[in-house]
Amino acid sequence: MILFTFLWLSSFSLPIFAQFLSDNPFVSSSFSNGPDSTFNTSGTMIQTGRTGVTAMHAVLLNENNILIIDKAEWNEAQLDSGVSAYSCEYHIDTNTYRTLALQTNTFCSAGGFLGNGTMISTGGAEGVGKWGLKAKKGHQAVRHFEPCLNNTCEWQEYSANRMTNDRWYPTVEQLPTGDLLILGGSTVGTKVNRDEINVPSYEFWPPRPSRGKVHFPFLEATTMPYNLYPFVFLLPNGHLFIFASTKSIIFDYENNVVVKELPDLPGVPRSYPLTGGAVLLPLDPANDYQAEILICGGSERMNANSKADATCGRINLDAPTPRWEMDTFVYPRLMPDGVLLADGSVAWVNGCQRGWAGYKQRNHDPTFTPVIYHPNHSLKHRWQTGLAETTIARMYHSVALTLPDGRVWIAGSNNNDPPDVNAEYPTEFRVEYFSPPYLYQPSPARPLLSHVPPRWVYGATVEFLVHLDAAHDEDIKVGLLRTGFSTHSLHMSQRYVFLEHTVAPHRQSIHVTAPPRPTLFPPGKGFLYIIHGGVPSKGVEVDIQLSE
Ligand SMILES: *[C@@H]1O[C@H](CO)[C@@H](O)[C@H](O)[C@H]1NC(C)=O
Ligand SMILES: *[C@@H]1O[C@H](CO)[C@@H](O)[C@H](O)[C@H]1NC(C)=O
Ligand SMILES: *[C@@H]1O[C@H](CO)[C@@H](O)[C@H](O)[C@H]1NC(C)=O
Ligand SMILES: *[C@@H]1O[C@H](CO)[C@@H](O)[C@H](O)[C@H]1NC(C)=O
Ligand SMILES: [Cu+2]
Repeated sequence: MILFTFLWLSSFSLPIFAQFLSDNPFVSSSFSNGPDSTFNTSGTMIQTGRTGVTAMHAVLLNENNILIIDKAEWNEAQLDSGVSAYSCEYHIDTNTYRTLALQTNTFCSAGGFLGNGTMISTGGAEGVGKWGLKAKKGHQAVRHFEPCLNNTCEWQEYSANRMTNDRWYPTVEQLPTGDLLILGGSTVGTKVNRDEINVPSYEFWPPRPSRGKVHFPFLEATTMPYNLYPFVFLLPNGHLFIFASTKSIIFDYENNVVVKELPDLPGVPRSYPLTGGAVLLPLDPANDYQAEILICGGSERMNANSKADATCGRINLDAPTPRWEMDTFVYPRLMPDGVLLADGSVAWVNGCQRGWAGYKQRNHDPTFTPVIYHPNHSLKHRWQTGLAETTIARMYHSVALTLPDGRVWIAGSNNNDPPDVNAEYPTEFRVEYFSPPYLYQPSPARPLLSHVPPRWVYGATVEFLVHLDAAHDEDIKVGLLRTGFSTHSLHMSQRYVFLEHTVAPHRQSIHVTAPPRPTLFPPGKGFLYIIHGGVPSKGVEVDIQLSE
């Protein structure tokens, strides 16, 4: 690869570079609102487009498409047969959708990508025979979706593909081997877990035949009933961080051993149905990839009038004695969505201030204001406020995803069963885009990248073209983002890793080293950003693999 790029650069000529500049939509500048813009501190929140189906789950498939998955229920979007659709492919460039057919009920399911790029959806709930729908039971289902850019891809469901157990509200995490871990859940689409329906086990997809279903006592009495959709993150040392209720462990899933029990997170239980949110903070070679987890929000108790929690806890798992450092969450918020932005900061959107997660008006008082968390600032200086608000309540069954262009796509909200577009908090089909302040900086100009090799091997150094604003001090970072599978305030497999890099003296090219190992970023695709003076480039899709 290195040899190849050097050969390529030696044949590189200025006219080609000029051509690349004039083709790029961001050459003129992303700063389109004049020098008096206040958007440089607030960003913008713009509503456009409709999701067709309620966005209970969403996952970014590639540079232009988002896969939206609801459960089998009435929706605005209909299939050609006149029956309600419950999945769509949303096109970011045109704000339109294409309906997709499914056979099994995806109610409160999970998902992730295999290392080869296939999206896998796991689990769901009871069959449905209303609204003309004939959805089959989905509790054990494993569904495939191969992303495409040409409007032809469809769901593939094979009756032979089944998990060993029914799983409603399971969590999926991508593993360094390119397969998936599927953890927990219950056997009934219900509101509160209990012993008779609990599924305290994990399994792998594709199945690891020698393992089958592995018993996992952490999801029994100690975390009941706050143990559905546990928070799971793959750590740089190959172990998993697993959190439910207020408890967490570091777990060696290869050997089925609890490596460490962590202290309880102070405050309310943070998992469903009290529902806070969790983020693995960006991994950074500057501190040898120390793993830090941030968990925010939740609710006091399972009551429609209970108060949302306004605290966050952060823990450094590589500290000699890990402990939770408490911080404010600025606003009380349950059911928040924490998304890693293009620059490695964390935007928190969606959620509300009263109630608990579930249907039937259990949640109230939407939190309309985003906040941005800057992980590398000192405590008390991490929260950025004064951001552009929404007017749309985004509560139970809402989602958010950072986009390749650095905006955040926000959709969903449905606490009505069956759907009701006239309720106090209606079943919501409108899409919004939150553009963070980093997209409105007059200086430096947004960096540009070109000729980025599409396929990278772990630890290899690649070289490609950059265009950097000359009139600005050097403060250049390179980051790689995987946005993950968004549902119920979880962002399964979401992660961000900063990459080592060297800008060439002539400032027209950059050497970037791929993540050194798959425990930092499991095989598959991500979006690569160059960040100059806090301003991110447009992301470019790269595929990181174990070999060429
Ligand atoms: C935002 O823009 C205004 C007007 O140009 C400027 O006065 C202010 O310093 C800018 N703020 C930031 C944070 O860049
Ligand atoms: C990825 O791997 C899975 C499991 O082995 C397989 O079913 C699927 O077809 C593969 N996808 C591609 C694009 O090769
Ligand atoms: C659409 O793209 C996929 C790969 O993304 C390809 O396999 C398929 O043949 C394409 N179909 C058409 C009709 O171009
Ligand atoms: C975070 O701060 C440390 C210490 O100042 C610095 O070495 C590191 O480069 C910073 N990381 C990022 C991504 O800004
Ligand atoms: Cu749900």
